[in-house]
Amino acid sequence: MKTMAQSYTAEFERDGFLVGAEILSREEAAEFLGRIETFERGRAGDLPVQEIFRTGAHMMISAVDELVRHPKVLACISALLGPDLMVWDADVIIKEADSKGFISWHQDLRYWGVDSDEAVTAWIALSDASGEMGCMRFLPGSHRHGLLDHTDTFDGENLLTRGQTAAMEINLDDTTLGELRAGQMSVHHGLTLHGSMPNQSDRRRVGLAIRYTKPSLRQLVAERDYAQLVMGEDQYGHFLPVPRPDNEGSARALADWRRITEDQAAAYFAGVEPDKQSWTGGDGSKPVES
Ligand SMILES: O=C(O)CCC(=O)C(=O)O
Repeated sequence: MKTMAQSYTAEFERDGFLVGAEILSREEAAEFLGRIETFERGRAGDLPVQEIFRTGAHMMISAVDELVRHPKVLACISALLGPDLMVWDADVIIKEADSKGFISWHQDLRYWGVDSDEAVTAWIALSDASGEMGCMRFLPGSHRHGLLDHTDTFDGENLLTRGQTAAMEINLDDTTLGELRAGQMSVHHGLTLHGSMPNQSDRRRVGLAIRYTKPSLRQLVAERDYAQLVMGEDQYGHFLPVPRPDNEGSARALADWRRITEDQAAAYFAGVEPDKQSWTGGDGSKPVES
C-alpha cells in the first residue's frame, strides 16, 4: 500500500498539482481565519494590511507564520521538494462575496526570477473554496512544457500584479477544478498553468498561498533575494534571512517587511514601466504576486 507521501508524489508528478490534502479541521481553519481577520480589522489604521496580505504575510502575521511551518503542510511539501524547505513568500488571497476579481491563466514562476523550477505553491483554504466561490482551476500536465510567454494585461479586475496571462488558448474542458473545503490544501508546481474565476457566492473566499522553494535555487533578476528556512538545512546561503513576526507589526518588523518586499519587487516588476508598478488592482481588490 502506498503511503500518503507516495500518492501525493505520483499525482503531483503526473498532473503538476494535487487537490484536497487534509491539513486542518474546519474548526482549526475557522480559528486561523479569525486570527487573520482580527489582524485585518485591528491593524488597518496603522499598517498597510492589504499590502501585507499580498506579499510577505509570513513576516508580519503570526497565524500565517504558524501555517507556513505546520507539520502536515511540511510533510506534504517535503515529499515533493525534499527535506530542505524555504518559504519564499506567503499571501492571503481574498475574493469578496459577489465580486468581479479573477486570476488569469498563468505560471507562478514566470516572474520569480529564479534559476530552477523546483518551487511549488501550497494553497490552504481558510474558508470553503468551491467553483461558485472562484476556486482555482489547473491545466493537467502543463508543468512539463517549460516557461511560457505571458502578456501583461493590467486588467483592473485581474487580481495579479501585472495581469499576466499565458499567451495560449486554454479549453476549460481540459482543465480540473480545484474545489477545497475549509482546512484542505492544494499544491501546484511553479510551471503549472492555473487561474480562477470571480466569486459569485454570498460568502467571502479566503486562502493562504505559500511559495516553497529549495535552498539551492538562485535569484537571477533581482540584486538579492530572501527566503525563510522552515525545514532541514540551508547549505547554500543563496537567500538572505527573513525574520518571523514579533508582536504583529512593530516598527522594526514593518521596516524589515518593507526592505525585503521592495527588494523582491525588483524581480516581480522587471520590465514594467514605473507608473504601472502598482500593488493595488483597479477595483481596489488585493492583487497577488505570482
Ligand atoms: O487564489 C486564487 O484564486 C489563485 C491563486 C494563485 O494563482 C496562486 O496562488 O498561485
